[in-house]
Amino acid sequence: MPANRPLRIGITCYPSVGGSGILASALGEELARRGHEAHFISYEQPFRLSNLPEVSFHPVTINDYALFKYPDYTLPLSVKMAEVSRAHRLDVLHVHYAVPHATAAILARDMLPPAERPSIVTTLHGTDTTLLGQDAAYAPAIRHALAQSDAVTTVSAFLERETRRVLPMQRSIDVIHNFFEPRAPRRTREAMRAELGLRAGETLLLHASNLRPLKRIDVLLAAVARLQPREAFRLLILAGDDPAPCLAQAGALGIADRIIIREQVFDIEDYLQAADLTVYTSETESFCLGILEAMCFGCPAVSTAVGGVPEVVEDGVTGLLVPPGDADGVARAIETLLRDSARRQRMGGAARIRARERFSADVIVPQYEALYRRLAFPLAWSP
Ligand code: GMT
Repeated sequence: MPANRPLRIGITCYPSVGGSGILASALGEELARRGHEAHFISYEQPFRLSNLPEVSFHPVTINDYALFKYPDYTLPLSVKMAEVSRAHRLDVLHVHYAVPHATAAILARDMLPPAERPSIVTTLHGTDTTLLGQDAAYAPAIRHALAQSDAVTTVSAFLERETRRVLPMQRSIDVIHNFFEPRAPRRTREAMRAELGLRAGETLLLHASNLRPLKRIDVLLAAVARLQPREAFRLLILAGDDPAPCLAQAGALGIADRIIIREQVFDIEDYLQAADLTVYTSETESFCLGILEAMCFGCPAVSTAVGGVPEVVEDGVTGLLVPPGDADGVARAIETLLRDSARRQRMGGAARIRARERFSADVIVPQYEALYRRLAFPLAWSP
């Protein structure tokens, strides 16, 4: 079998709004554009997955048996993984987020005859290490699944170090950073700013996330409440979860009129191009795909210097980093860039170049292809 033939890759991820599912969907699409087959296996079609001929979706059906207090997903997922692997002769099963995907993949592989077993690649995205990896009820299962995977990757060097600290292990881990390849916006920047109700001269701050507690929206809003002059900006929050608590907090801080919320946004590029500056106040972040998405549209970042963020944002060049929890520091950094639009634009230009040079599909996807080929054709790769 020629070692350069197109590959058949199974991909499992969480389909809902979240960085790991977004990255997995983009990877599947990019693999398809490069002539490979991508087979998504999950309980729903990932929300940002486009309909391309080389991309197929295989739903996992979960029956709700009265005898189970907690419905089980891992077993039906592993059965579907084995079924798809066999039917489509998958070379690789690439699972994003270890829990429970890596465990299900190991089980699926064990269920198949040796000649039909795909190689298993597990990509760690963040809380599968930083949160669940520290939970005694999960850690041994995660460590086992990582040990049994044919390759393990992390989305930042920080996450590799953190994984080794939290789940001590000998095995190799490849760091493959996240990428973002923007689609062409469908509406103009001017049309978007008009739709958002921005007045001339207002700077648009952008935050896009699932608003989970670790995103520290309380710090974000506390920082925004300190910004002067208050007529100079609006904060657009692209919410991947219920924004009600955030709106209540904004009301209590007296800044409800400064906040614009949009929920379940699919056409993210339209909003990204309307923004001037992106702001993140997370207490931990393995990479922060949201920052990269904004960088692609020339937006510098103000962010807390946590986890893998310093690998994405070059402090003082493509954005400003401040210590976690420091609402005052975040406010001062934003004000610096609100007042000095020339510096903001310079940083935005540098951010766009950094995104293209380090985190574009053309830079990152070949790293995954090389990894898949190394596993699928070990003889062609032996020294
Ligand atoms: O680990 C998580 O919290 C979930 C995950 C997700 O699905 O959104 O987020 C992580 O993966 C993203 C994509 O690789 C990264 O950009 C995020 O930084 C990371 N989140 C955390 O580390 C908290």
